Amino acid sequence: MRAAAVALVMVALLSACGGSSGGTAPAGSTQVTMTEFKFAPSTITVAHGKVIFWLINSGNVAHDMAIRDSSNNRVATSDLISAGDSKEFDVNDIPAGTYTIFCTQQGHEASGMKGTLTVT
Ligand SMILES: [Cu+2]
Repeated sequence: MRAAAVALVMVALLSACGGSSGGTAPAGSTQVTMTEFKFAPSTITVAHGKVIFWLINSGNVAHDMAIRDSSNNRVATSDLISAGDSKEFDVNDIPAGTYTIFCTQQGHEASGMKGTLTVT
């Protein structure tokens, strides 16, 4: 019963979310493909301000993408993206700096699912 309730909440959250899901990459987006267990590309450079990522999960399990700064503070986390799905991930105001991208799913970062985001 509890799992069913959680699933219902997830569906509600997903349908309430504004960003596009599935379909094609939004204009000006930075495309990142997720598989077990890596991001491609794993080294990304973007300009500061609003950044639009287009996350494609080409793997076999769910993944997400989170961003933490050089002080280990997490500044943004995408929705969890199901295997085979793709989704927009907007970060509204990211300052210049060097960040780490990583998957928050248990064990994924330790398995290599991380990368470097440079914001200029
Ligand atoms: Cu992952």
